[in-house]
Amino acid sequence: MPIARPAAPVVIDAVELRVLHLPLVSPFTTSFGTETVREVIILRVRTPDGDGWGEIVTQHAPRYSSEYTQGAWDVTQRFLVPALWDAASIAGGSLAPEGVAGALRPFVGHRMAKAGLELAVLDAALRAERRALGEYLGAGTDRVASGVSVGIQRDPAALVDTVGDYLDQGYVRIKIKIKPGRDVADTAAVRDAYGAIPLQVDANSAYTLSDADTLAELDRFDLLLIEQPLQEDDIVDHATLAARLRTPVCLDESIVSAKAAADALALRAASIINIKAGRVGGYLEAVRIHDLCRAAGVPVWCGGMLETGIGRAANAALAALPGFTLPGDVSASDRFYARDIVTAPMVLEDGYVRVPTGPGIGVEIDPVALDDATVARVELRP
Ligand code: OSB
Ligand code: MG
Repeated sequence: MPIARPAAPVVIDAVELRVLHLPLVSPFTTSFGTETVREVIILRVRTPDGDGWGEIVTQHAPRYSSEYTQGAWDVTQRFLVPALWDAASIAGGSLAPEGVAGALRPFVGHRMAKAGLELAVLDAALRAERRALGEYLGAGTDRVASGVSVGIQRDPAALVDTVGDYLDQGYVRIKIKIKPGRDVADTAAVRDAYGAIPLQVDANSAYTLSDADTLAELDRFDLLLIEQPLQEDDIVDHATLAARLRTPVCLDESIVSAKAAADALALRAASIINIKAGRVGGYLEAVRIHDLCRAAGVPVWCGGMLETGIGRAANAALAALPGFTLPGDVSASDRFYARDIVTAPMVLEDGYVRVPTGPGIGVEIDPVALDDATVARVELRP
């Protein structure tokens, strides 16, 4: 459902941006590359009533999508934050979180940057009202089923070991990354080792329609879904592929807005949708995609971008909406980080993570951990 009760406007005194480098507990390999350090932007919106926090989930290089950290760093300072100053000044000095997307709309793309800024304003506004983000977005539960995204390993045997560790920890769904040459054998190895576990694969756009025969071989593994087999703008080819596969096709990279989601469903390019607030320009747009999928009877699940405790808390709130009927990539903080930047990193409890109930995103920042991870910092004022 649309946001039931909007948040009160806030006065923004300043916006602080930081680039963080957070070491990963193990390298994370996808079809588009390997990461060993998470480079991410953290935003702090300063208001007379306190701070709000947001996260821009870009990665170092534009490989998952066209956005990347230095691009987001530039566009946020050069265009997005000044547009917020203008919007607030036109509105008499304050800005409601629901007005952020409209203020930023003149700028094309850069959805992750916009999403991070909107989250920081939303967090500030909700903290001031002592309302939880989950309640604001329409969460229907206090905990969400936790799946884990497993990167491509050295070989199928190593993958089986890694997956076994996550199953031992209690993750209720396994997603393995695939790419050409590392697909059927990897999936078979996990199925053979662990039987009928909830299992899905993510190709991160690594295939073309000419690979349809290989992808059809995955049908025999009874996967929950195959995520984003083809390129971001291959909507028609995804529809053609979906008609050939028994495995449900789920879109990630292609779904950049509620409009893109509606179009993909109309064309039958996907029967399941991965929702990431960063990819779609914010948590409010994410709720709109949830709402339209729910109305259409299309299952959705919450994707992840190796978030810090800030984005992870917000993702848990989003994943608690009633249409999120499949487990999300909302894993415990220690799946990626030895040291998070929040005081109470997200933990796995019987295969679930808790939806924070404190004001705003519901987590507190660890200022020392934040400073230790910071490699660049700037503060902007009107
Ligand atoms: O495709 O879902 C993806 C991480 C970075 C970029 C893209 C993706 C991912 C993941 C990790 O799969 C999900 C997570 O944060 O747990
Ligand atoms: Mg994906």
